[in-house]
Amino acid sequence: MSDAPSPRGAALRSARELAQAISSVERGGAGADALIQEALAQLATATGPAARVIGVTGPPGAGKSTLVGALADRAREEGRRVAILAVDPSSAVSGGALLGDRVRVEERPDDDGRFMRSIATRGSGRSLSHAAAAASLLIEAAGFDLLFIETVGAGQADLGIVRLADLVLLVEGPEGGDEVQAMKAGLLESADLVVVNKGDRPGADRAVERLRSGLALGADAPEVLLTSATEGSGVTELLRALDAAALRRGRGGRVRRVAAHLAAAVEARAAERLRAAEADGRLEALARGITDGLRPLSGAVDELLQG
Ligand SMILES: Nc1nc2c(ncn2[C@@H]2O[C@H](COP(=O)(O)OP(=O)(O)OP(=O)(O)O)[C@@H](O)[C@H]2O)c(=O)[nH]1
Ligand SMILES: [Mg+2]
Repeated sequence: MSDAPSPRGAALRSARELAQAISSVERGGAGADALIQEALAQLATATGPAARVIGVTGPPGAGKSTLVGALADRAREEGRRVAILAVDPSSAVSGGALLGDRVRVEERPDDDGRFMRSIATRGSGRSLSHAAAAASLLIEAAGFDLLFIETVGAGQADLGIVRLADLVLLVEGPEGGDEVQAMKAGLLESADLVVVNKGDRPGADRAVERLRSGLALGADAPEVLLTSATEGSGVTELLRALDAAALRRGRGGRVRRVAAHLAAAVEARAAERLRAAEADGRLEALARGITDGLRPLSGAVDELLQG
């Protein structure tokens, strides 16, 4: 398979270099910031379209990884350069990379148009959405056209991905729409497209109907499609629908990713300053001053943020 030379892609030539750069942003620190700056400088002068970033979320076991693998295969057949980033919130707690067994896509070392990686922060203090935003910029600078970011459908990491992605795809199983899990997490509202996967299983058609009628209440309701990732049905249609949705309501492309990174960097800086103030007693001293009525709260906040 031969690809036309990409207008992006000079800074990180090989998958190995890209993987090392992503490891560096997982760890954080000055080296990571320099890599991101380099990627940004390169992107600022790049010609051609920005990468398309699709966040993929949904309940555990719905078939997200299998479906993303199938979508990636299809996009690859069209000559697009495809990357997959699996965001692993569990390892923040367990210290291990559970996604190792979760990722169900074969690595293809002979294909430089395909890149796959799971990221975790392993207690580096850097938030997952910070690492994901940085990694997405590195992947874009390495010349990939399409990036899928998979998260397990629960909690903070997903909200970070929503902030980062151009489009959010919610993957449900055949029981989808019964449980309010996705709705509770606010995922259904943030989805641009919903897919009921495991269409080869009984009940999948009814899940589509349930979701469609549930979503019809809202204005601008996302489309609901049906796939079987293992049998390959509906995958081409889903890729087409994602492309169409990105054109219709893509949310700002690269600027969005830079904004997500910037927001995460500010959060990280503020958290760092707060930790330092806690450690050296300034937090307590300020709190004492406020308690005694000697200083206003807002002034103390400014002082802490300035470090
Ligand atoms: N019958 C059927 N099984 C599927 C389909 N897609 C995925 N599976 C199976 O469902 C199981 C879970 O698939 P994954 O792709 O790992 O699901 P996931 O949503 O990524 O799971 P987590 O990352 O653990 O949340 C695997 O055993 C898959 O083979 C499908 O379309 N039909
Ligand atoms: Mg998975």
